Amino acid sequence: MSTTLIKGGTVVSATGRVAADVLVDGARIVAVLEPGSTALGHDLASTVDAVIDATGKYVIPGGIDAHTHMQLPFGGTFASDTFETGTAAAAWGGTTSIIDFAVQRTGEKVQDGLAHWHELAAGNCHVDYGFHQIIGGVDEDSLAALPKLIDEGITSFKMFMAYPGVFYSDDAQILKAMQISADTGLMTMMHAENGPVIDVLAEQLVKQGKIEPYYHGIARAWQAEEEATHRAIMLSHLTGAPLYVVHVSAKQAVAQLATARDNGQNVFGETCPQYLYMSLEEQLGAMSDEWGGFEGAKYVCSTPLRSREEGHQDHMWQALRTNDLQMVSTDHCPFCMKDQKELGKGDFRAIPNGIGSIEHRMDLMYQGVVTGQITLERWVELTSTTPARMFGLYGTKGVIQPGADADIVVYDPNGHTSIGVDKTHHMNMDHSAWEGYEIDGHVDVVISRGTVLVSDGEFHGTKGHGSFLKRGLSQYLI
Ligand code: DUC
Ligand code: ZN
Ligand code: ZN
Repeated sequence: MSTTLIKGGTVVSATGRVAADVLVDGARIVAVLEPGSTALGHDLASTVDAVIDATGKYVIPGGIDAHTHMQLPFGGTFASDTFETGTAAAAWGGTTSIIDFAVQRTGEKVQDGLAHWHELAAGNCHVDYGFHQIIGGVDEDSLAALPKLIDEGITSFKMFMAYPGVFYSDDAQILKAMQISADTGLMTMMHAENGPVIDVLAEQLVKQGKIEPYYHGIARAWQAEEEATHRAIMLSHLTGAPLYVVHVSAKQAVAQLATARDNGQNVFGETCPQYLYMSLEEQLGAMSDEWGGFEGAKYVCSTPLRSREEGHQDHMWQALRTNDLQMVSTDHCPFCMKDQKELGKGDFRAIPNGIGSIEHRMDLMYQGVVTGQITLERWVELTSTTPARMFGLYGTKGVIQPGADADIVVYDPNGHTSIGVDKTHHMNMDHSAWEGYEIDGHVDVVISRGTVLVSDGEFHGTKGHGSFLKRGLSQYLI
């Protein structure tokens, strides 16, 4: 076992910041000490195997991205990051744990879908990984499988109120699954958009010749998100199921969550960096471009980007400050332009939905600290501590304290990061929706369970280092 001292930095947690040295022994943090402390009987810096100088830098718990889709089958293709490429990109960006979505579809057994996801990930990951379970076909068999997931370390499952004919669940199916969620403590995760309504609007737009990517956002109107969010909240109220709404982008959906939380419900929401920074107007602007009007396909994701004129982005930042929203995940679901997004050149409905952001979440959220949108502590809370608590990992992950895994990022507030395909990008994509974004900070050192994955601008990780995370029940419920 080797020992490492991370020395001279400012340790930031969800509740404060302190000048401290962090002692790592093997895979674990064993002490957080006053700078230069000799309490352990000697000058540690001269006796440990390695010293990392964090002077002038922040020392934070490794990021936890609780919403990723490696190799997701979608729209006749697959998300372009494998577990190997996606977790390497995660590590580059200071994310040391991911929770991906295992997929079960109508007619498939939950156990088979889960086993397949284990096969895809095992031995391939650079950082630790857990799974949520997508239930794309709610029936007697999949309902019976739900409680058994807990022993497998999978304590959350996701249903879709969108995508009829693919992943969609109707209200009766949702009700039945939520009853099990209430009985067992499994977290219900919800893609809350009214899919049948969206599909009619999308068809009408296409019939009018409105086929460009921009119309994806018009079809997926905020009313469809607000309505589905409200319905999910009511079903959660009726059943008592804890509810976590994924990728919230409409301010009206946030208002529904806030009301439910004020009423004492166990209802939570995440947003994603794209809903904080990007807008429908940008997607409209991309209609006149080098891709012949198709560049907006880069921004096609669901829920969609929202209008800046209507103020959704500002409202998402505000909701992060007021805890109306509790977390920021990426919904990392990358597709290349060539051969993938291009599938929808004549019809926006055929564009695979998703944006790749796993590498940039920590930086993009730190930029929110720089611009005064959130505090340093809230940055850590939104990106690491709350994800750990929400999904049953806290204590091992999400915090710098004795006994926790040594998942640590040294972040340089005086550094700089330019985002772009030829710059910081390691995701398996031929473009970046984040091209040209500049960050006033830099991920310097990334440590996963005591192993340095990134330092001095170099990658030292090996695939297979990442282990499966058996998660407990949520530690965030009221
Ligand atoms: N949204 C996306 O953008 N991609 C994958 C699935 C989803 O719900
Ligand atoms: Zn979704
Ligand atoms: Zn998703």
